[in-house]
Amino acid sequence: MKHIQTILLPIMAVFLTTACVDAASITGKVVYEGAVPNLKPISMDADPICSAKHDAPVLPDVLVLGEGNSMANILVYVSGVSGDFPVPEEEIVLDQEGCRYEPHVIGIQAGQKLKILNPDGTLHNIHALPKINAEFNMAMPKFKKQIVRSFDKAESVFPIKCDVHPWMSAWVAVFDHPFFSVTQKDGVFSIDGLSAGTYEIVAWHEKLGEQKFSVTVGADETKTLDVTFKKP
Ligand SMILES: [Cu+2]
Repeated sequence: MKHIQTILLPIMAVFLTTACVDAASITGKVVYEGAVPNLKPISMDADPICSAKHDAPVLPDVLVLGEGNSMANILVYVSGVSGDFPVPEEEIVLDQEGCRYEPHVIGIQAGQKLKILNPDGTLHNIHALPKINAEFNMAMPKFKKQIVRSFDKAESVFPIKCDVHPWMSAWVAVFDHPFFSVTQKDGVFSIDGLSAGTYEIVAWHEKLGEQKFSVTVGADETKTLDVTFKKP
């Protein structure tokens, strides 16, 4: 019994120390301020298979607002962190269903798998346009239901487009750490597992640009950062 304790106690001590050091979080909500523009619905008439997938008008993803004008599709991340972080086993799924990319904004770790789906029964041609990573340009005919790709290096946001359907657009950022979050319609983001310190936080929107904030968190502390994007 004593022997087991000698082994277990140091292991537990290491575990507890790690848990305390890396338990800080930065969370918040992103809100849009100003007159909400009337977005023109997307015309998918060029491909009848696409238009047949929708009963209601499809609005562009450039400005997706929730209750109280909370904003979706905002990428919030910590800039300038370095370290050795494991690549998640979990794949990120990019679906092309209904000739739209879902999600519209993706944060992914370098080396993490991106599974790209085509359930549409039509041709998509997914074209990623990074500058640091290798570009890829893949035809996905209707029988090609999925492909898997990954990006080797960290890179700031770049576009993905479909060469068949010009309205299809997505954005990808590649990180060499796990400290990023993309908002859903509720505008909420959460960056967890940080150690105590002062961080530069960047909030990015495809049209309204980026905003930077400096946030200091103590070990185990959760700080709130509320972000507002204004119509220029
Ligand atoms: Cu397409």
